[in-house]
Amino acid sequence: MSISEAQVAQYHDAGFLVLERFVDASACDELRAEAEQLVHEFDPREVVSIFSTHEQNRLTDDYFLTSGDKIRFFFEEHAFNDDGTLKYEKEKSINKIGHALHDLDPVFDRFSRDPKVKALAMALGFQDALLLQSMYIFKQPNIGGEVTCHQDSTFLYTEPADIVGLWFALEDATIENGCLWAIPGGHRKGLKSRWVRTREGMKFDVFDDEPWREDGLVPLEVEKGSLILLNGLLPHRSFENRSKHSRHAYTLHLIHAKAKYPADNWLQRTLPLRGFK
Ligand SMILES: O=C(O)CCC(=O)C(=O)O
Repeated sequence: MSISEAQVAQYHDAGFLVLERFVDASACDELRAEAEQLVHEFDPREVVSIFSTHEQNRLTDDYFLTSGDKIRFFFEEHAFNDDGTLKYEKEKSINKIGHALHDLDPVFDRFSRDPKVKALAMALGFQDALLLQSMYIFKQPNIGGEVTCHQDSTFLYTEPADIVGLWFALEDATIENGCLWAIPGGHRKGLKSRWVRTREGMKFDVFDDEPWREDGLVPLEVEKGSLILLNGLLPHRSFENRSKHSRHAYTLHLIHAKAKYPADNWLQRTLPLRGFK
C-alpha cells in the first residue's frame, strides 16, 4: 500500500492530503526540463490565448476549448504590455500548458503512469481510474496569476461527482510564491456550480451562490517533490505570485471509468481516455 489507512482516512476527512517527498528531485527536474523544451518549441506567433480565472467565460476561446486532447500553451493574464508585446521573455510568460501532456508527451506519460501513482490511485478507491487531464502550471515570478477559490468538479464534472486531483510540487511552494490554500472539510458542502458548454458559449450553472468562507483557508506550503491530493469537491485557491521565484507544479486529474462524463463538460476529447496502462 502506497499510503496508510490512516492517511486515506485523513484525506477523506479533510478533503486533501499532503504527501511529502512523494517524488525524487530528479523526477521533478526531468519534468521541468521537458516543459522547458516544449515552451522552447512553442511559437507564440501561432496563437495567443490567456488563462484567467477572473473572466473565465469571456476569455475562454476555441484554442482552450479544444485543448482537452492536445498540448497547448496559455499566457499569464499580466504577461503583456498595452501594445501587446510581452513584458518578459516567452519562458517567463506562460501560465500553463494543458491538457493532455500525460498522453502525448513520453516524459509526462511515464511520470503520470508511474507504478507509485497507480498504487496511490488504487488506495484511494480509483481501481478503474482514467487519466482525464494534466497541466503544467508555472506560476511565473512577478506576474503569476491568482486562481480564485473553486472546486475542480465545477470544471471536470462526473456523475457521481468523485474525482481526485494530484498536485505535484516541482519547486518549493510557499506563501510568498503562491502556494495552494484549501478549506479543510469544505468538500462536504457539495458542489456549488458547474461550468458548462451551451450553444451561446460557456456559462456557470450555479446551485449555491453563497461565497466561500475564505477565512477558513489554510496555506499548503510544501517542498519540492511533495504531492497534494485534492478531492474534486474541495474548495481551494492560490494567490498571485509577485515574488522573484517561480512555483512550478504538475497536476493530474483522475476520474472513474464507470462514472458518467457529460457532453457539456468543457473538456471533450476524440483521443480515447487511458488508465495507467
Ligand atoms: O496551482 C495553482 O496555483 C492552482 C491550481 C488549481 O487550483 C487548479 O488548477 O485547479
